[in-house]
Amino acid sequence: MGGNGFFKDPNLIPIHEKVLAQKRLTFEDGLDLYRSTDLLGVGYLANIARERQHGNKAYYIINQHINYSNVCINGCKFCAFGKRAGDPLAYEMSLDDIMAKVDERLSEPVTEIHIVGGLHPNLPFSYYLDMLRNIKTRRPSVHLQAFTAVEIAHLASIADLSVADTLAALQEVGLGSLPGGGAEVFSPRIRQSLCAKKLPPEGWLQVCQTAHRQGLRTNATMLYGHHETLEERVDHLVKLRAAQDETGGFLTFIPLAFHSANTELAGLPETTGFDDLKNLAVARLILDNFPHIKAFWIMIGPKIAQLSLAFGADDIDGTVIEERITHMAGARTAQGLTRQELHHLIQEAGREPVERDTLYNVISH
Ligand code: V47
Repeated sequence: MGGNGFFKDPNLIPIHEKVLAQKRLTFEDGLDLYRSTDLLGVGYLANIARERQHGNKAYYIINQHINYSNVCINGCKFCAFGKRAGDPLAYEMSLDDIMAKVDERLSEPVTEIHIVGGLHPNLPFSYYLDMLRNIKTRRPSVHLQAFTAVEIAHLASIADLSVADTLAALQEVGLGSLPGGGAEVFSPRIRQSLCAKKLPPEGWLQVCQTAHRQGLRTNATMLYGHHETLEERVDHLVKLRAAQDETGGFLTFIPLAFHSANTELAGLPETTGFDDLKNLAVARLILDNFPHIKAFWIMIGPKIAQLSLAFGADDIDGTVIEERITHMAGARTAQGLTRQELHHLIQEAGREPVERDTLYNVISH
């Protein structure tokens, strides 16, 4: 297997040679991979890179998501979660509500709390500082992966601080790393039509790179399956790769499958299993300087996430338990998976389950 006769698509043959020689792939290679209908060929290539980096290991985490508020001033057309203040579906959790969520799972071995919300117009900076400080007091060993780069830029403007000082203040009270949301697709065309008010790509990258320079790791995402072209996807990946060459602080890339229900783009078809696997595989091949590629099972379903372990992904996220952003946009996946269910998925795929913490230190095999 894997000889040149293996590839149905001859365009994959020169890419195979580069992957074997560990040569960086070009923008054109990225396009050839995306355009190829030889999914097994693309997956085979991604698996070479994946196994070179991670062998047979497949990572998961015991985590908890807390979405403290969905009130948002941005109004992105692809988002069903964000609501204007005063909307009947808008909510904001008090600090006590948040602590009650933390307390619900105190008896479980949660190692990470993932905290994301909208851009709230009125909550003071002290709310965010108190949130992290209080959670760390209650659960000192937990890693707080909180606030996307977009939220960080918003908090900086609320606090009237530089991004570096905002991050430093949050680090002081327990911020451990940033999740990868808010990157969407870097294309100016898409930003203009879907999220014109959002922090632009340069700003998103600058916040991440500032965080990296302060010793914080961050994740990165790409929202796919709406109106973006294949060129725009490759451009997004190549820009992330260039940023990573500079600061090296990105930890994990997560392609996010667009869900259209209850959004202004309602009616767009769901992403397909083929495209979900393709995005993970192409990301693994283009992002040669990213340590990890995550298949977020909440968005693509546990079955595709399981298959992705042979198509470039080395991580299937975690237990989660309560997720709002994708479920408000029509996701039909469960709210959570148990450790046993995650193990079963990974083992049936012939991989070795490894429980990790946020920074990929091994908790248990
Ligand atoms: O930034 C919004 C996306 C993101 C929709 O870092 C949507 O490990 C699909 O970034 N359909 C937030 N996606 C979630 C996120 C994330 C999730 C899991 C793990 C990590 C990580 C990060 O969700 C937003 C936006 O890009 N999003 N609306 C939607 N309708």
